[in-house]
Amino acid sequence: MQEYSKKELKDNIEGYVKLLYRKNMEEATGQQIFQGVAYAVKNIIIEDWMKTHKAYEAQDLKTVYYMSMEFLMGRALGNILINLKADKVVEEVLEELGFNLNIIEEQEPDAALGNGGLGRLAACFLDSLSTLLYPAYGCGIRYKYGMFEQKIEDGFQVEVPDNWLKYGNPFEIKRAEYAVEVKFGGYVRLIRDDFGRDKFIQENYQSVLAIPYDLPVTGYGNHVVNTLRIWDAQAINNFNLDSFDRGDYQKAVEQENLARTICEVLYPNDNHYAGKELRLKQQYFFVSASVQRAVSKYMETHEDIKKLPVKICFQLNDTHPTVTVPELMRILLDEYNLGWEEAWDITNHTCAYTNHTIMSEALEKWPIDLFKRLLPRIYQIVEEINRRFEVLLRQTYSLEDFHKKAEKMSILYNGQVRMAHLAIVGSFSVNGVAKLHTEILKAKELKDFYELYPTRFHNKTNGITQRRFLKHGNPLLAKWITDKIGDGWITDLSQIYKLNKYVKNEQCQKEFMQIKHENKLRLAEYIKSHNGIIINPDSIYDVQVKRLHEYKRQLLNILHVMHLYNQLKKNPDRAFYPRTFIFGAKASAGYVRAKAIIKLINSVAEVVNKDAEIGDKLKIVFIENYRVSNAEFIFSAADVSEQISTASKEASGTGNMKFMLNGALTLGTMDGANVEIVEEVGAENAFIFGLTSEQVIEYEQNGGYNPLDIYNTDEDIKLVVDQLINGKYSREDKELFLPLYQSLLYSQGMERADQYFILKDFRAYEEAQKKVESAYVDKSWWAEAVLLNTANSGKFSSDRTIQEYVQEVWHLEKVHM
Ligand code: 26Q
Repeated sequence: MQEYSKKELKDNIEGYVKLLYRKNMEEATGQQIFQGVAYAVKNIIIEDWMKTHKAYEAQDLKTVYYMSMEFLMGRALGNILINLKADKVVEEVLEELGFNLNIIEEQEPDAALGNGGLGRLAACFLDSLSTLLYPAYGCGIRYKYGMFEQKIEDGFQVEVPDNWLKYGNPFEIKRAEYAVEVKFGGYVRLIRDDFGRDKFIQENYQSVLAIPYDLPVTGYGNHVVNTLRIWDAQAINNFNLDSFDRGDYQKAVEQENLARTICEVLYPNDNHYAGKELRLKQQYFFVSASVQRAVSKYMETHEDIKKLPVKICFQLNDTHPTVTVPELMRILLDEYNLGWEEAWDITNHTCAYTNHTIMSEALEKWPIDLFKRLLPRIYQIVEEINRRFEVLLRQTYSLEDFHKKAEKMSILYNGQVRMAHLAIVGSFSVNGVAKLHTEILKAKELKDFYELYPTRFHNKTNGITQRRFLKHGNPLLAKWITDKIGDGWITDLSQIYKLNKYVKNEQCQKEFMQIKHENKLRLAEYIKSHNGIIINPDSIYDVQVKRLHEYKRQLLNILHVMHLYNQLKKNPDRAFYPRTFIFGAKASAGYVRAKAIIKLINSVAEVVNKDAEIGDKLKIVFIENYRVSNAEFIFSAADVSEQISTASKEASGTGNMKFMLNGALTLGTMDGANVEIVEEVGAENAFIFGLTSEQVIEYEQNGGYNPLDIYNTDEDIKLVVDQLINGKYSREDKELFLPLYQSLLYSQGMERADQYFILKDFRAYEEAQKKVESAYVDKSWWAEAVLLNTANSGKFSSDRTIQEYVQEVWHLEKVHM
């Protein structure tokens, strides 16, 4: 174990504050102290960071490049301190200097370079890769503005730009020496080179310079520091004032504009495709830069480009970085002069693809016109990939079947480039993110591809890092667990099963529930100061925090709350265990219905929370600006984990795992990784309800169901649905929630009535909620069940997921440090 000198730390913090701001500690602002501490910490890791990369080179290790448009990292400081095992000493040093570490940590803005699940998964994977000693780069974009900050004004979501780099990012290092050029547009000219070979030359293009910024990714207690490399765009300064003619001038201005816009902002869409040209520019920009750099780096120490797959794997985080496939082909064909077969063999053994959704509205399909105009050489390569793929189909199937298969499977179809098809054809590995999801992919969405390439398909159930979501987010529970079973769980979560022997121990149950209570008080404080609402820490904390999406069914949750309220009003003396319903969710800025649901939650909260007759039996809280940093303590305080997506729609979910780890019980459908949570903890220790994925899919194939049958026969349901349009929750404005009302009862254009089966599942949900209540009343049952959940969460570490990817896809070796 490394010892840190307190004196040196103190001197460094003071020294950096002085150097950066010309200030003493007494004069510095909180933000300036944070920066000083961050630089002092960077000073500790910098040696390890250099050593790690030297070791990779010396040991010539294979590296995974995790290609992702999103990395939802959250705050770095607290996490790095934990990994360095320097949290205690820095806390003490700051204490001696008159500061509190927690308060200093709060000065750091979240690095919110992602939307939700997919981006946070990328962050957890990097954490696990470093902890498990594997060589890895995260490759992404240095958005100037990350996920917007959400303000709630009069119950409505308002988006505020997230200027996360305002005070500078102390952890990043600009690597201007590794800048590369990325080309857009123009046209391709075919020439004969001196050896009589065809050469494809892109001409009259626009360029931007991609500048990499490196962020450290520390492993836990092992001196490994991997790199998250995010690219910024800079104009290529070719203003030549002496000789510019009009054309050059025009072009220079255009290139400046291109560079300025590319990295400006993260698209705030979650699970929804938007065919915006700038989005495709972002994709090609970071992919081209990352692949060019990866290949150059490989060639610095290797002779044979054909052995690239021995040393590099590009893992594609959904279809967003799929242009990796044709970009690598371009480099091999045009820059290394390989033949098509050789180039294809290398590419196809270097790329692997992860699918994160089966929802059709999330599938990326780019108009060919746009794709071709922006990426003319890449498009030619895609055309050839498609042509050869169709030849394969023709060889595989009869003429009649061929036409059907080509229609369903070709990459270019109906004027569009189907990115998922390109990703599958170009990769040696295709995986889903939970068992059920992978099974649905194989049986439905990707059935034809599975038949053609059965060995490519496999499952890798998602996971989360216990370092951030237990050790950092729930320090009291982390310490308690360590006292009971030692600290092995921090790097090997399977050891948490050792808690099983304490689940029936009354003293342990008491201690566990006492910690939950402390965490509930901490969250109550936060809610008091941020929402001005006093919540009852003895109430059941029933929590749904995740992106707002219709398929996740926050609407089902709030309709049920409205129903509970109706019942309490009708019968105030009815036995009722106090509940606090806690929501946190950002809606994509253009998603009108999602925003209406946020308004509805806040409107119901306004009415219910101030109803004196209800008191603290029922409270509704909408947590503004839900993000990684407040998620950490929200999970720790939850009793009930709402995972109520329409079965078959949530590929995995990862919040479900964070709740389980922190001792909350799942109230959910048999969807995504909920299925596996139930497998681990036992159906009797979760509250499962609703249609199964088979049932949902069957309804969908038969055109849905008629929600009016329910509405017209179930009075309670009719009442809550009518309350959407009777002004009760809208200060008499009967139009406000009309679109929600209509979406529940009537089909809208191509869309089915109640397409997410909210009314269909309502009664089953209500029944499950009743079971929650009676279970909670039985204190010892509940304590045992939550302990069982924590004790059986070992499978859901991202360390386990990464180990599976390493063994079955990436084939990496651990570095010797
Ligand atoms: C696509 C095109 C244009 C603009 C945006 C997008 C876009 C952006 C983000 C499409 C999808 C996403 C995000 C998807 C996502 O977060 N999926 C989630 O991935 C998690 C990790 O595997 C799963 O746990 C969730 O179930 C899944 O919804």
